[in-house]
Amino acid sequence: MFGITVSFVVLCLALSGHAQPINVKETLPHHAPFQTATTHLSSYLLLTGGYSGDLSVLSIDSTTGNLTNLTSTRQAGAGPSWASWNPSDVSKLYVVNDNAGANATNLHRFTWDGAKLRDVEPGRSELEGTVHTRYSRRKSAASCLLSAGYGAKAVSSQALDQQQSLRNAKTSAGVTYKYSFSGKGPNTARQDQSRPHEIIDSPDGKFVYVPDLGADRVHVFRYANSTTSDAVGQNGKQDGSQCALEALAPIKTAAGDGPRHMAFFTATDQTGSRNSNAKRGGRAPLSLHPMGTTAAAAAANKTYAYLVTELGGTIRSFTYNSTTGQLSLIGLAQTTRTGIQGNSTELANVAPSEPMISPDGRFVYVANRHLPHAAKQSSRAATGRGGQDDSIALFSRNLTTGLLTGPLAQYSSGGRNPRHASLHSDGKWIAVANQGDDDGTGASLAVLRVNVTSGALEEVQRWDNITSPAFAGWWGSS
Ligand SMILES: *[C@@H]1O[C@H](CO)[C@@H](O)[C@H](O)[C@H]1NC(C)=O
Ligand SMILES: *[C@@H]1O[C@H](CO)[C@@H](O)[C@H](O)[C@H]1NC(C)=O
Ligand SMILES: *[C@@H]1O[C@H](CO)[C@@H](O)[C@H](O)[C@H]1NC(C)=O
Ligand SMILES: *[C@@H]1O[C@H](CO)[C@@H](O)[C@H](O)[C@H]1NC(C)=O
Ligand SMILES: *[C@@H]1O[C@H](CO)[C@@H](O)[C@H](O)[C@H]1NC(C)=O
Ligand SMILES: *[C@@H]1O[C@H](CO)[C@@H](O)[C@H](O)[C@H]1NC(C)=O
Ligand SMILES: *[C@@H]1O[C@H](CO)[C@@H](O)[C@H](O)[C@H]1NC(C)=O
Ligand SMILES: *[C@@H]1O[C@H](CO)[C@@H](O)[C@H](O)[C@H]1NC(C)=O
Ligand SMILES: *[C@@H]1O[C@H](CO)[C@@H](O)[C@H](O)[C@H]1NC(C)=O
Ligand SMILES: CC(=O)N[C@H]1CO[C@H](CO)[C@@H](O)[C@@H]1O
Repeated sequence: MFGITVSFVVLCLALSGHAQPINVKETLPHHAPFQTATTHLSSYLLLTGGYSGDLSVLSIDSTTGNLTNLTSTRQAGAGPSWASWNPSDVSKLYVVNDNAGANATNLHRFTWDGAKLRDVEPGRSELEGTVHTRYSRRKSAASCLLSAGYGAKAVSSQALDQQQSLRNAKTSAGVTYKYSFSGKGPNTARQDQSRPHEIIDSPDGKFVYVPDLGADRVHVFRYANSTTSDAVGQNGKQDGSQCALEALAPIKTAAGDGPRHMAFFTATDQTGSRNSNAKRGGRAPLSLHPMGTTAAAAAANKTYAYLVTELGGTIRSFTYNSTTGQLSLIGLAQTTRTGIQGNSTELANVAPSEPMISPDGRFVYVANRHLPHAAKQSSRAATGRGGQDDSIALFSRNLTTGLLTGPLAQYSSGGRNPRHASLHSDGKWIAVANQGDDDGTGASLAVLRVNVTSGALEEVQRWDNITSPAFAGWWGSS
């Protein structure tokens, strides 16, 4: 009933009759060194996009939380709903257009010169409904761009060249590996087919995970060539096969659960905790709340994963095995205490969207989109939205065991239908993209200040002059 089909989409055969990708020369001007959150203490950057077609860069005053709109582009297409960047050069930005079909331009590579976004390369994921993309954290010479196709029942992995180019749409010279899924779930409206909602790799870059909302599982992959990777990519030689994936046993959730998004957390030892994301951003590990020696020793270097299931309204906690890539379930909680408009029998129907972990590892947050009753049976698009109870739920996290307690509290998300939210790696700010109701009301971009002692949230900015935002990511921070 469930299976994975692998296919290669090799787009460079015309060149010389074999599938070795060519090294496309680009003549990009040299940019001034990128000034990011990692070097600006007073101004962090926030990227936001959504179904208005606007992709905007904002700065935040890291003392007041005040946002400033720096620049905006409409070059990413009608639905720039997710972005990812090269963690070692965050000026290279990859943005999906989830409104575009499989054969259309649905990925764009932008560069940033400190003032403007420049669309340097329209590209393709080869997937219908590309909702997510991820610049691989793999620690090897090969750079891979991973994408998930909600409509395509498939994910893809694309080899980037040394210029970080997608090399496909414009040059007809890329390699895309595509992995298709079968399977469905009991919720006929939402689980008619496999619905890959995200593709994300482990912090050590060894394994790749695909929460599949339609098929009630998380697909697990490893890189097919992970042990031989380091020699490849040198001397200008590119080998697309470095981005090939190999399927391992999936992780199953309960039937009807609808896995959507997940986040990893790695604890450090004596110096306190860190979010592995924070480390990638280049900052020193935070030590806001150093763990006791015993707790530190027990938890050091252990990685945990937290998975949000949209249809079941749960957050599932897992330990991560860095040898096998397997995730072992250690805990499970509903993401709301209050249900829909205070109806505690409606705990499942809160459509949680995004998990976030504080850099010190003490708190986990989940964005809840409280859909009305009817939404349980029919698609989001076909229903109105409840809206009143949209929240960011707070859980405490045990530093030793990784287990969650909560929700301890639910804070307003600052609008309706928070499709995405992100926690800055400084631990102090959550940005929320409130997509709004179907009639457009309740859309906002909100900034919530985090009390790093208690975990409590307080709204400090709400921009409601914005249409259908779907993504609000702290650029370079995750
Ligand atoms: C945000 O900054 C603008 C421009 O500097 C200023 O006019 C406004 O009062 C500030 N708002 C807050 C909430 O600090
Ligand atoms: C930023 O300003 C531009 C116009 O200059 C606008 O198109 C865009 O929607 C704004 N972004 C936000 C998040 O307000
Ligand atoms: C995309 O292109 C392929 C190959 O040309 C074709 O088989 C398929 O029907 C196209 N899909 C759409 C949605 O146009
Ligand atoms: C954690 O990893 C660091 C860096 O690899 C290492 O120095 C340290 O000994 C490890 N700690 C434990 C408890 O394994
Ligand atoms: C990881 O899985 C392997 C194989 O099942 C097992 O031998 C090993 O003990 C596991 N590691 C941890 C840390 O659980
Ligand atoms: C609460 O939810 C249950 C389950 O969906 C429903 O049967 C009941 O009518 C709801 N109660 C109210 C007051 O809406
Ligand atoms: C974390 O879990 C451990 C093991 O169950 C327990 O001993 C400890 O008290 C917990 N810590 C907190 C702060 O609850
Ligand atoms: C943060 O929470 C702590 C503990 O509840 C409280 O004592 C402190 O006043 C709060 N800080 C702010 C700025 O609200
Ligand atoms: C939206 O509102 C914010 C906050 O009032 C303001 O700074 C910004 O310029 C507005 N954007 C547009 C496009 O009007
Ligand atoms: C599955 C896969 O892509 N394997 C590749 C691993 O690397 C060698 C050498 O580059 C290739 O020949 C294989 O095809």
